[in-house]
Amino acid sequence: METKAAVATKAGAPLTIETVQLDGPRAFEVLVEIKASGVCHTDMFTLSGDDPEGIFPAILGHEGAGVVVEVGAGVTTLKPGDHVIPLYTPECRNCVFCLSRKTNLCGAIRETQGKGLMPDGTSRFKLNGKDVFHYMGTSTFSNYTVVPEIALAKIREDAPFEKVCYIGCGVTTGVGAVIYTAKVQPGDKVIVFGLGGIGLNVVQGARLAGADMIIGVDINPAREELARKFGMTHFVNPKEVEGDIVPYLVSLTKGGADHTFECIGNVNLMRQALESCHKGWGKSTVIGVAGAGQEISTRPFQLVTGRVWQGSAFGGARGRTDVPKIVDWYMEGKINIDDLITHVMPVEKINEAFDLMHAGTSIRSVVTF
Ligand code: NAD
Ligand code: DAO
Ligand code: ZN
Repeated sequence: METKAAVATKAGAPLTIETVQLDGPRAFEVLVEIKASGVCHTDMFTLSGDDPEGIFPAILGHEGAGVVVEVGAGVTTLKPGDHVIPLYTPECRNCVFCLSRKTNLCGAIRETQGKGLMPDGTSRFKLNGKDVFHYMGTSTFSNYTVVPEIALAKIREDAPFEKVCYIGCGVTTGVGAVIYTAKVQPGDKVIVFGLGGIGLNVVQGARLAGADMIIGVDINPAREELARKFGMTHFVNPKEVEGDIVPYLVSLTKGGADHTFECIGNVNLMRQALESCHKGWGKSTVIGVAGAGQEISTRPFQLVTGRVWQGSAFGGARGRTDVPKIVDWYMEGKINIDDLITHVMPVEKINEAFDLMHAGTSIRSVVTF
């Protein structure tokens, strides 16, 4: 079949809207009509050329929602008409990672997904007779895409696509990091470094978990008002703090935070986040993805004295199990997505979504098909 798609032909160039050839689903694969897709920081990172795993030409996009159109042989858990969210972190429930119950990092299709290919080692997309690579196993900047069955979460049919697509990455990454990875407890003191598309979801996750004090740290003063709406109790702009921000935050929390989250991808702030934790038990969770080749450091005594440094991918969520629950939380009014989706536009205007992200004027832009 043919499909409309925004294609990344090479690093650093704007996406171009093309009519792309798409092969139907093979065994254990599913053809999905994408109705809406968020445009995330990670798409921009790959498009910029800074992502060492970036391959071109490719169809980017990993934050979509849509409807199953056709299933390949052997697919048993989905049928045409089902509403789904594609998962860049699949859940096969059968690999050593899934069976361990210790991680959400399913290994079943990791190798081919990282190479921009379907699990059988081929691409379903072609443009002018040449292969176009898949991206993160999802390629949601295409109106139709083929996704492995294990990388699709079935969701309720009354959930609006242009809102719940954000659960395909940002919402789950932020809320999940609090609930599934850090396991924040009622009464905890939490510091969130970076109040963007991920950090604001950490803030609302902390509120959902019952945290008492939720401190947001950001150099953009415009983020304060929105973050307070999501549950932030204190705002700290590092540009307005004299000297080192760490003793300032330790004093504000009367000894350090129970939990800190780095939601920027800056290795210096990762260190500050760790060192703002309470001696003896404070845990710092790294969510931000730092540039290629960057390293973190701290004095080992920080760890000897009981602070814990950990990371979280896709919020520690097991996609097929947890994403439908997060959709329910949205539909029940437990989490707010509407106020984070600042721009909605047809896919033809997708490059404007990247411009808004560059300028820092959007939280999340969603493109529709
Ligand atoms: P964003 O650009 O929307 O937000 C970043 C925020 O950090 C902005 O509000 C900005 O003003 C603030 N900031 C920048 N520099 C700062 C500084 N020096 N001090 C304080 N604040 C500063 O980005 P996002 O979409 O929220 O993504 C955040 C990070 O999370 C990125 O690195 C992204 O790649 C990563 N990410 C990780 C996962 C995961 O599973 N671990 C998933 C998605 C995204
Ligand atoms: O299993 O080795 C692996 C890789 C899992 C990828 C997890 C993604 C982490 C965050 C990247 C940003 C996603 C938008
Ligand atoms: Zn698995």
